[in-house]
Amino acid sequence: MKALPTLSNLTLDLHDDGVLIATLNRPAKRNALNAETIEELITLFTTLPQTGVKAVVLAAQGDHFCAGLDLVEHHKEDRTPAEFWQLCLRWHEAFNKMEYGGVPIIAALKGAVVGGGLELASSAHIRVADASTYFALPEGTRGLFTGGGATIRVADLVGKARMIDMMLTGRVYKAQEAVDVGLAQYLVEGSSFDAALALAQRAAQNLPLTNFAICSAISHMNNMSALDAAYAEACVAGVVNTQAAARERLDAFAKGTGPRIRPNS
Ligand code: 1HE
Repeated sequence: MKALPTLSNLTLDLHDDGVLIATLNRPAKRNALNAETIEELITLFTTLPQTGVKAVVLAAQGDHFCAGLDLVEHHKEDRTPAEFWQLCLRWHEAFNKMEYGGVPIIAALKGAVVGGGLELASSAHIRVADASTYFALPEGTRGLFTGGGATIRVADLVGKARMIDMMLTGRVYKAQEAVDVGLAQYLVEGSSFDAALALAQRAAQNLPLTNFAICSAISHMNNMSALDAAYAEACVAGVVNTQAAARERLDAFAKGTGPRIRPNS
């Protein structure tokens, strides 16, 4: 097993049950994503599958989850097209490592989840919002365009017509409306962190190989033709559904002691 890396822009706190709390820690800059934070996300999520971490809560300090691209750094750097192209590829590297990495990531959202912040959130496997959370893609109104995967992941969550509307008009989605269009799966009355932690703890009880398949295979299969996806699904199920670690759970079910699925479970 590899050790967790030491990072500057994310604080890591590993719980005994294998749940890692990874917290964006630049609240004075509304957790805007500078180039260094993107590199740290790559480091963390590349290493994660070899660390034994069972699930991650992606959280943020301060009142806002993430204000997206560090606009001040971008302005100061005065990047060339080639430099920004390459920077975007680093964003994709980070977010692909999250989505396809095989370790469940639950995003605890609050305040602004905007621009690249929404691209970050949409790379997590579950999004939990609280009453303060709002979503937007302000790139369009700032003379910019999305570069961290929104055309793939946000369009996938809400559909291309809603994404185009968000970018053309600066439309903001909040609370129940955001859940209704698919930007978040949960809207909680209290703290999104507490709810995300409870979900991560629950996911961490699944077998690691099962979670690995859930948090990598489904995304890969969505990129395939239906015919190839069905074949790949059979292959993944062949490996996962015959794992030795699952025998105990199947044995319990067969003996009548395993959990039964009820409406309130
Ligand atoms: C920032 C950033 C940032 C805040 N880059 N520094 N994203 C946006 O267009 C969102 C831009 N941010 C905002 O609209 C607001 O800052 C918030 C709604 C998120 C928060 O408002 P507020 O009133 O709490 O804070 P503030 O006074 O606006 O900002 C506080 C500090 O955070 C201030 O720094 P200071 O040194 O003057 O104190 C801000 O400059 C700083 N800050 N947001 C840099 N985004 C791969 S392409 C992706 C494309 C994009 O993501 S475009 C960005 C979209």
